[in-house]
Amino acid sequence: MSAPDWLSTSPLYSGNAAYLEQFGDAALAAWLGRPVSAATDESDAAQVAVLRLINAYRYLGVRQAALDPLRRFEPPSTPELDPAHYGLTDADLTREFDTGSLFGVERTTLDDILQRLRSAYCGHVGVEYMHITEVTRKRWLQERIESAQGRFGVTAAQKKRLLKRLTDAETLEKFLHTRHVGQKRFSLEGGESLIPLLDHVIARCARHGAKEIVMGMAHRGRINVLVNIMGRTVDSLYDEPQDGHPETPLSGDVKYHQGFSTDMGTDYGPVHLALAFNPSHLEIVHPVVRGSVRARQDRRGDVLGYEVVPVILHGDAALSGQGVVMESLNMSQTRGFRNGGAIHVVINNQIGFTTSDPRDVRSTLYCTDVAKMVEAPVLHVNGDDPEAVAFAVQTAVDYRYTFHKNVFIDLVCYRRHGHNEQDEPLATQPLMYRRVQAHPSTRTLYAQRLVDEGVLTQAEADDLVDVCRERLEHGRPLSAPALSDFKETFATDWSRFRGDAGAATPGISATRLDFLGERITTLEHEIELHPRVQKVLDDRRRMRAGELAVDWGYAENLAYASLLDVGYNVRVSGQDSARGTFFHRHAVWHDQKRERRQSGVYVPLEHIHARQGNFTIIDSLLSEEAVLAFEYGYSTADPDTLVVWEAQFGDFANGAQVVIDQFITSGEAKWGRLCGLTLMLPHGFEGQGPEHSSARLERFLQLCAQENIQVCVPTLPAQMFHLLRRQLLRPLRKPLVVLSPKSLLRHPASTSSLADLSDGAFLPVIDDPRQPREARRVVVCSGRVWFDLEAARAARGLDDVALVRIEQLYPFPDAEFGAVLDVYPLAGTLVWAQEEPMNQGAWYQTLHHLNRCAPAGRRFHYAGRPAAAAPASGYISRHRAELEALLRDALETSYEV
Ligand SMILES: Cc1ncc(C[n+]2csc(CCOP(=O)(O)OP(=O)(O)O)c2C)c(N)n1
Ligand SMILES: [Mg+2]
Repeated sequence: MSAPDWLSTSPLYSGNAAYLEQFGDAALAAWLGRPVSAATDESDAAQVAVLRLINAYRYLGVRQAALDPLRRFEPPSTPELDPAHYGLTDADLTREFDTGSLFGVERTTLDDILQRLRSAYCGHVGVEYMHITEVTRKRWLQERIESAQGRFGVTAAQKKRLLKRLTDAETLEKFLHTRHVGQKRFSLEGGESLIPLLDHVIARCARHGAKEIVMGMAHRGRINVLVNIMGRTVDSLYDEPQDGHPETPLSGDVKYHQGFSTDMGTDYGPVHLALAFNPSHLEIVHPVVRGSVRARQDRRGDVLGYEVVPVILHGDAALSGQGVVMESLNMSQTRGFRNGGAIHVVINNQIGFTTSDPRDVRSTLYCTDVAKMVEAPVLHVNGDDPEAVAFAVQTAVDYRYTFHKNVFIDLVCYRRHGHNEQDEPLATQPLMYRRVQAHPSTRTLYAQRLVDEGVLTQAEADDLVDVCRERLEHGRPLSAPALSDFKETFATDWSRFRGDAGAATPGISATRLDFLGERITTLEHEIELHPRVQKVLDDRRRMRAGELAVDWGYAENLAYASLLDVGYNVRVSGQDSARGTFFHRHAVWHDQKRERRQSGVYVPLEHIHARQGNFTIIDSLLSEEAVLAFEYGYSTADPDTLVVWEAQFGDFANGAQVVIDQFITSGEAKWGRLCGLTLMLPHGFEGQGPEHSSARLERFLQLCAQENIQVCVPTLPAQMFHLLRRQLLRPLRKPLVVLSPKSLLRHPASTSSLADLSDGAFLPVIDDPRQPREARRVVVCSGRVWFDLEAARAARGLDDVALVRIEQLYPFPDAEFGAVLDVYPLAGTLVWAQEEPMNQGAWYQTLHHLNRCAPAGRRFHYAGRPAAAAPASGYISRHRAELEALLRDALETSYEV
């Protein structure tokens, strides 16, 4: 028997019953797979039609769901939901049919089936889940939705609670409107159901065992969430001095970007709630929250995410517009970034600023369509029905806890005012806003509904408003009071990390270094390495024995080993980081005979000793923005992990510029948030053309102020070793930007000795190792160009030139640099040499530091490429000629003094 006509034209058809089984209807699949018999009779045809209809509701019922409180548009015509579409007639309505996989009833009339389908799929909750390929997940959702049939089983007490929270949400906005006139607050009005929604999310998560919830959200309704969910009082938000606290150097931030954390009591125990600080840039907080959650999960050993849950809020326009959403969802199930699923909530007020026309806003039907890429179910819900909202929450949270996957709640609502309170929405959305103006508030509607149901009296409903208003008038909190006696075992004390940047970093003994060397060059079980990797391992063994100079790969692995040894964790992520883009790191060894799933990999840094810290190295997905934001989030939640993000080439970091500008360089000044994240950005002008040369050092230096970050350009393996150790061992957490090497990784002169590791420390300035104290010229540079300069100097026999390296460009090492210049009293010519074009690199950003340290009457001259639009030339011959000119200018050209 072949498939019926309708199937062969269906987009779902692939010609076999197994496919159908997977896509939703076991009964239909069984029917198609049954033995060939005589031609199907009419009743068979009608039965199939009914099963098709049921399936159609599961796919398309959402199109007819009553989701928009404003009812601006008629639901689109959806012929697939009409029995006539399948040849069923009125006469069939009273006939009984098998319901196939429909939950709740096995056989009933078509009329009843239709009613069940409409109430399950076309009420105030519209569900999209048939894009999920895993049958178990789909059946789980079907059971929930089809058994409920739009009846949400809310008790009278729960109804009163919903009304109370709605009342809190609405009354707060009205209070702020009159109390703090003219101040932007990005009112939640129109979307007040968000407050009962979040209230319910927290309670439901706590019931499943959540101990921490980390939330990320934008401007809309943030003040309402801070007060009504996080327990801040209005006074604590608004009484901050207008010009900040004079005693702190922090620049501060506006109210609607403030983060906060608190411990809250629930019926199921205390929950720690954190709302992440947020910049204006929409959606970027999403991966930051994921990173913060992952750090907390790792700390608790919470592999499946039972104890720590991310709750991520979105605006409808931002969700479908910002690319970082896709990157963040793409990371959400990967090993290095997963959280056991996030609960996503969209405040879908059907507008973004002044843009609401679907022809402009997006190219997909729903703002949540990006969720389908990770097969997340989407529960669209009418914001004017708080009970439907509660049902959606319950389903979403239970789903997340059952399957450890992402889930979306699309809270369809509206925006009562303009984008902010000063904005005039009628200017651009006249028809929509006439409807809004005529539309009673969610609280008014729900109060009326409960009065009609006899759950409470009008007076009692009004009383809720008065009580709330009175609490506000007296500056009392509206949400559950924060717990004062709750001792969070997993809380982190960050005060330890506001110490002195000059604090000495503890060293490491030669014996310990040798032990660590032994651990990271020993295979505890038999694996067959690729000959090139075997050579790396053999070389590392010789480095340990002192037979070969220490290279970058060995030094870096030893640095990690030394931190793990004393209990710190190390987490390195970036594209192809486990091996290293340039084949130097080899932190993971692959067996040539076994698949990685069959323990065909060996990670030496996991085998230091039983009580070591955790080592994680991740070949990240091919994203910069979301991955860097994630690592920022991770490092702000865990000061005891060395978190390293590595760009494939340094210039790719500009795909994550928002993270660099909005979080890494300014987070401490805006929010007092410490962060010890390390960025490794391969940098160097090696003739590879414009796109692989520059990590845009100039931009990082331009962002430097108030000791916000460290910018370092190590030129020796030992320097990298000490830099990485210093990052955790100092009582300080500051982001570290390392311009890391490429060709230097294999440069014979760029090596160190074992003694450099055990005896040394990071040197912000490296004097010329020849110490030519009679030098007439001092050439100062940063990075790999030093090796070109040294080779050229030696070839030209220029013994009276000193070559000095600045290895830390920010904070600028005034004392160390000044001291080095002092030992060259005869040096009449001071030159800054760089391989980057003049408008790039360190020159303009460092000139004032150089000259400040120069002896009186002397100043630095520039030797390097002229200013250029592109970072480097694509022609190797031009690259070489430019380098020659640079070397000549640096070493020989005379400058006016
Ligand atoms: C990345 C980014 N681009 C532009 C803006 C400016 N902006 C602020 S709010 C907004 C509209 C957001 O619409 P939506 O996401 O639907 O949230 P709503 O304000 O409607 O709650 C825009 C464009 C921004 N904050 N961030
Ligand atoms: Mg919006």
